[in-house]
Parts: sequence; C-alpha cells; structure tokens
Amino acid sequence: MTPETEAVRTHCPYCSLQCGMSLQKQGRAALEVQPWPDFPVNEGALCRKGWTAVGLRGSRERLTTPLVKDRVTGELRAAGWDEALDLVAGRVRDLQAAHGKDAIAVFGGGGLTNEKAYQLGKFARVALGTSQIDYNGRWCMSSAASAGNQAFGVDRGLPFPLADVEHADVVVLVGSNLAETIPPAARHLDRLRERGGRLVVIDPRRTLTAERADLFLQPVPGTDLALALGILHLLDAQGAVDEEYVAARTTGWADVRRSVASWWPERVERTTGVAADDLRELAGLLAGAERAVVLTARGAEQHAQGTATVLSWINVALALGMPGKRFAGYGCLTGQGNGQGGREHGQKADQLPGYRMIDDPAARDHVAAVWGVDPASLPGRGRSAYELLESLGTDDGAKALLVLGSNIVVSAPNAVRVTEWLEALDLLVVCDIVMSETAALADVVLPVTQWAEETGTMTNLEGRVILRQQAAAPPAGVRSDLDVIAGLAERLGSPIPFSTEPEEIFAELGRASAGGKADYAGISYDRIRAEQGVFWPCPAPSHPGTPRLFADAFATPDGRARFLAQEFAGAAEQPDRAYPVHLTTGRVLAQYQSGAQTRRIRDLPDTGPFVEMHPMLAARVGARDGEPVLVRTRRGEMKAPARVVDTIRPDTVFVPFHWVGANRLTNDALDPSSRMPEFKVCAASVTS
Ligand SMILES: Nc1nc2c(c(=O)[nH]1)N[C@H]1C(S)=C(S)[C@@H](COP(=O)(O)OP(=O)(O)OC[C@H]3O[C@@H](n4cnc5c(=O)[nH]c(N)nc54)[C@H](O)[C@@H]3O)O[C@H]1N2
Ligand SMILES: Nc1nc2c(c(=O)[nH]1)N[C@H]1C(S)=C(S)[C@@H](COP(=O)(O)OP(=O)(O)OC[C@H]3O[C@@H](n4cnc5c(=O)[nH]c(N)nc54)[C@H](O)[C@@H]3O)O[C@H]1N2
Ligand code: SF4
Ligand SMILES: [Mo]
Repeated sequence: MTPETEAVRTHCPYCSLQCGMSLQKQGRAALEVQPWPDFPVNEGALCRKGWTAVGLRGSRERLTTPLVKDRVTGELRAAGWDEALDLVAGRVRDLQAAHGKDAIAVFGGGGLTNEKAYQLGKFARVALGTSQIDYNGRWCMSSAASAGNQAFGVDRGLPFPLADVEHADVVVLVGSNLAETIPPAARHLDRLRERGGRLVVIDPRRTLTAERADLFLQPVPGTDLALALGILHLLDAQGAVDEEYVAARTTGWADVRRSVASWWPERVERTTGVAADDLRELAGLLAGAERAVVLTARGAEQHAQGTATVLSWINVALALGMPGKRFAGYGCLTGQGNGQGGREHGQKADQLPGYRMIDDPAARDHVAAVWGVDPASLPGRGRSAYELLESLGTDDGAKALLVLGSNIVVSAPNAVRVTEWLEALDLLVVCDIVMSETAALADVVLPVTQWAEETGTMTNLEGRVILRQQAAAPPAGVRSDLDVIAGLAERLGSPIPFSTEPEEIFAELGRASAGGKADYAGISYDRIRAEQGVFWPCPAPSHPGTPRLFADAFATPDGRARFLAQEFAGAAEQPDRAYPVHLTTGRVLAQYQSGAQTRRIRDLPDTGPFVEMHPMLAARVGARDGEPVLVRTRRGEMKAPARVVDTIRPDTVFVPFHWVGANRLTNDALDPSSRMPEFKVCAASVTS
C-alpha cells in the first residue's frame, strides 16, 4: 500500500488513449486526479471524463455486496460471497451435466485489463471447457482488425506512435470524431496544421473534429467504401500511384486497379453525395503528399461492409506507398481502454493468447503447455458476440451467460430482441461495479473493484502496454474480477489453479504469448514503469519493443502487403417510403459507452438521449428543437427531444447510444468477415 501523501501514477479508466494521470490521496479514502505531464501520449491533458473519473469512488451507486435473485419474489437480495459463488458453480455444473459444456457462455469486454482478459479466456476454455466466449470488442474495432490481418498480416490499431501524425503532410480521418472521443489527441492535429499539414475529415456530421479540417467531406452514411474506390480511381488516373513501392512491397495491385476503373468521380458523387470537385481536391492533396496518414474509426468500420471499407482505404495508403514509411501510413483508432490488448489474449471466440488462432494445432500445443493441460481438451472456435447472443436458449445455444465488462442491454444492436434473449436465460451472472441495465436483469450480480482499486496492464491505441497501479483500497465487500474467476474455477474443480496476482498472471501471459504475433514475453511491470510503456511485439527483456511496424516488411508470409479488391454493395438497409431517412449513432464527449459509469458521475452532464436533425428535415416532419420526436425502425422505436442543427446531412439523423434507446433501433446485419453489426446506418422514420 502506498503512503498517505504519495501520488500514484496510473491511467484513466475509460478510452483507448489511456491518458496518464496521477492519483493523489485526499484524507483516508478520497482520491484526486492530478496531471502526469511527462506521460508522452497525453502530456498531462485529460478530457472531462478523465478529470472526473474518481466520481464513482465512495458513491452510493457502487455495488458492495453480491446479489442473488430471490426465487419467490424475483427480486435481487444481498448474499454472501460464498453463497453467491456456490450458487453459480452449482447451476453451471447442473446445466453442463444436462446440456454439455457449451451450455455456458462468457461475454467479456475491451475495458478489462490484459490480465483479466487472459484469465477469462483461460477460465472459459479450461475451467468451463466451453467454446462459447466472445466480447464487446467485436462491436468496436473488429472490422479494422480483420482488414489489418488480411492486408498487413497483423492487427495493431496504430502501427506507429500517435504523435507521428503531427509530421505528416496530410491526415485523413474517416469516421472519427476524435475531438470528442479522444480529445487530448486533437493536439496532434493542431500541431500538424501549425506545421502546414492538412487535415481532411469524412463524416456525415460536421463535428467538433470536422471544425478543424481544411477539407470536410459529408457522405451519406454507409458509402465510405465507394468514396475510397473513387479516390483510388483518381489517384491512378493522375499517375499518383507509387509504382516502385507497389512492385517492391505489395501484391494484388493489378486486380485492385481493375476494380476501381469504373468508379469515376460523377458516379461516386451519385453514390456518396460528395461533390466530384471535393473528391478531386482530396485526391490532389494525397497525390501531392510526401507523407500521408489515413485513420479510420467507428464511422467507417461499424458497417456490414466495414472490413471492405477499411481494406479499400488501406489500398489507397498502399497505392501512395505510405505504410511502413515514417510519419505516414494507415491506422485504426481503437476505442476502449484495452481495445487493443482485449483482442490479443484469448477472450475472442477464435483466439488463444498472443493473437494465436484457436484452430491452429501449433498454437494449441504451445498454450496448453503453458497452462499445463492436454491440448485436446481445449474447445474449438465459438460464436461471435452477436451470434452468441442470438443463439442463447436455442437447441444448441448456451443456457447461461457470464458477463464481465459489458452492458449488453444498452450497447448491443437490435436491443429489444437481445434483452428478450437475456431475460429467457436459465442463468445470467453479471460482474460489475454498478447496477448496469444488464446487471439489473441478472440472477446473480457480483460487485467488483474498479480501476483505481486494482493493478493491471492495458494496451493503448498505439500498441503501447501501460500499467494501471492501485491507488486505494476497494470498498469492503468488493472483490476483483480475478478473485471471482479464481473462486469459480476452484468450485468447478478446475484441473489447474487460477492466480489472483496481476503481476504473476502478466508473467504467465508473457510466456503464453511468446512467439505469437502479439508477443509480450519481454515486457514486465518494472520495464513499463521505467519506460512509460513498452510497444509489442517485445519478445525478450533485451528487446526494445516495437513502436513502428512494417519499416522493412509486413507480417505476411512473404513480407508483402496485400492489395485486396472490394466491391461496393451499400448499407444492408436502404431508405424507402416507410423509413425514409438514414439513422446513424455514436458518441458525445461527456458520456462513455453504455453510460453505466459516466451517467452516475455527478460532475458530468447527463442530457439524456436526443435526435440530431437538420432544420430542413425538422421542418418536413414538423419537429421543433427540444420537443420530442419519435424515431422508428423495423426493429423498434424511441422517443427523445429533437436537437436541430445545420451540421448534419438533411437526409440523416444521429442518436447517441449512451442511454437505452438508440440500440432498439439499430440493425443487426453483420459484416461477413468481422461479424461487426451495422451500428452506423439503418433506415428510419421520424415523426413529431
Ligand atoms: N466521449 C466518448 N469517448 C469515447 C467513447 C465514448 O463512449 N464516449 N468510446 C470509446 C470507444 S469504445 C470508441 S470505439 C471510440 C469511438 O470513436 P469514434 O469512432 O470517433 O466515435 P463515434 O461517435 O462512434 O463515430 C465517429 C463518427 O462517425 C460518424 N459516422 C457515422 N456514420 C458514418 C459513416 O457512414 N461514415 C463516416 N465516415 N462517418 C460516419 C459519426 O457522425 C461520428 O461523428 O471512442 C472512444 N472514446
Ligand atoms: N448504437 C451503437 N451501439 C454501439 C456503438 C455505437 O457506436 N453505436 N459502439 C459499440 C462499441 S464501439 C462498443 S466498445 C460497445 C461498448 O458498450 P459496452 O460493452 O456496454 O461498454 P461499457 O458501457 O463500457 O460497459 C462496461 C460495463 O462493465 C462495467 N465495468 C467497467 N470496468 C469493469 C471491470 O473492470 N470489470 C467488470 N466486471 N466490469 C467493469 C461498467 O460499469 C459497464 O457496466 O458499444 C457498442 N455499441
Ligand atoms: S481521452 Fe480517454 S483516456 Fe484520456 S481522459 Fe478522456 S476518457 Fe480518459
Ligand atoms: Mo468501442
């Protein structure tokens, strides 16, 4: 435990920037957030969510005792830890005896530390023996992950430190509102522009981020793929393709070149709504750039063609000869605190630690040896997040679900149906720090420690592994996720013990990841403290870590990046007479995700949901600013006040998803490769 006066260097509990902050003790239990100016990623800056992050400490909203559903009243009542864990283990055993191992499913989160994500994957495969595990990262950056793996042979959100973007000549943001979603990162764009670099923003809404742009393109939601095809067409027509780079470092250009031949600017204008002259201006900027960076975020990725869209922007970056060059290339801005690490250590349906694939025999042998189990005992691939939820209660679907780190009721697409599936389960167990909307449906709720009360590593959007250090004792009655996993494993008669010591688990994770793509073998807590984070891959203690990937080769078998031709199909659901407008969803600065945490922090404004629409649309449907409107889709409806602004396309409405509502509307069409749901576009009607 740290002395009373000492400040503990740690990181924010929320997004993928993982801003460094210092937590100063105030009296016996309270903590105060102070800047940590030396931490390079945020240089002491925080957004308002970071400054207010300690607001849940000591709050009456914190869960401090296990709760179990009373069989008679159906209400949750307080229970002891032994009672709650015995109950869960007993029901799990009964359900598995009756229906097989896959009767139990696990749903993790990209906010969990690396240690938790690793233990959760191991717990599912070894203690439960189930293949049914996936996590909310499937709804976050999975399309970019899938594209990165296909094109570059590896998936690391940014293959370079974020600050590199300052030194580019042109930065193109496709579907990122980073001024609201990773606000301290906006400084890099300001510096880029001070240096004379240009910023391009592509978004159906003129956001705070777009306000900074030199060029702003406002496409119809769901048409970014066509836009990328059109830009590559123009680059090729202008002779701007870096033939030397293409010949030396890539394969597949001839196919891609043919595939963009028919995407002339006027056709792209008809499809995307972006003027042909604006397309030409963007192509011109890119053609003239020595160093260009394309960054995608959820606006481009959360689509039924999200992977194809990212691949097409990667094609643009490859044609320009950028990936692997210093201060240039392609990157995805990951979202959750551990969005990157959360997808590397085995809580994904198809994956084992080190970003190994679960159906690769060599990977199974390696990981089973580290775990001390028979490789043949490890289950195979499970279902992706939405498909897992969709299968609940069906003949071969799970009958019980254990949730750590996600508020599914608010954040899953097609949430009316999803809620029904959760309600129909034989057993729903939720570990959380507060009574989230999902915890409120549970049969057993287990109260866990939050970030400042525990230690663990996270991997930020740059692939930098950082250390969150415990700054205060947890409230009485609360246990860590690691304790819960170990307690259940023991009760289930796991063949191997589960540690509850983060540093010990991290060392094991390093061994399990050794030789894999995301190799952490050379990283230790001491090194992270001394070096302000270490970039993976880092295969040995003597290895410096890898801030920049692809300088000499890509991670594909032949070392070349892949151009992969894509065809535009458009959004899965198109507007029609009954549902004439495009609905898109996303974030506001002051709220985080499902809002489970931030809606409970008093110093953050809780506006409730709203429906952002253009004055022309408002006039057409008779809506007035601040007055309620009804939004309907084929899946559900919600009522919320209109927010009338001229910054959005007149054919589109935007609803933030931090409150129950938005996801009653959204479409569950899935990307064929990443299984990402189409959160960012569907057809809707608006009435006043
Ligand atoms: N304040 C805040 N910050 C966060 C989070 C949060 O909940 N709140 N969550 C974190 C997480 S997990 C994530 S994943 C990131 C997400 O970070 P972002 O991707 O920046 O956030 P979003 O608001 O989901 O989407 C970005 C933009 O995409 C636009 N958009 C919608 N449809 C389309 C489209 O079809 N094409 C294009 N080009 N753009 C489109 C939206 O108008 C929006 O401005 O933020 C992280 N940071
Ligand atoms: N319509 C629409 N829907 C979306 C999106 C969108 O843009 N539009 N974005 C999607 C994206 S990108 C994401 S990432 C998801 C996120 O959506 P969710 O998966 O719901 O993410 P959170 O709200 O962060 O949920 C985390 C839950 O875990 C709890 N928690 C926090 N820390 C811990 C911990 O250490 N242990 C445990 N056990 N619990 C913890 C929190 O209190 C909270 O209840 O939403 C997706 N849903
Ligand atoms: S930008 Fe992200 S990590 Fe930084 S303070 Fe805000 S929420 Fe926290
Ligand atoms: Mo996310």
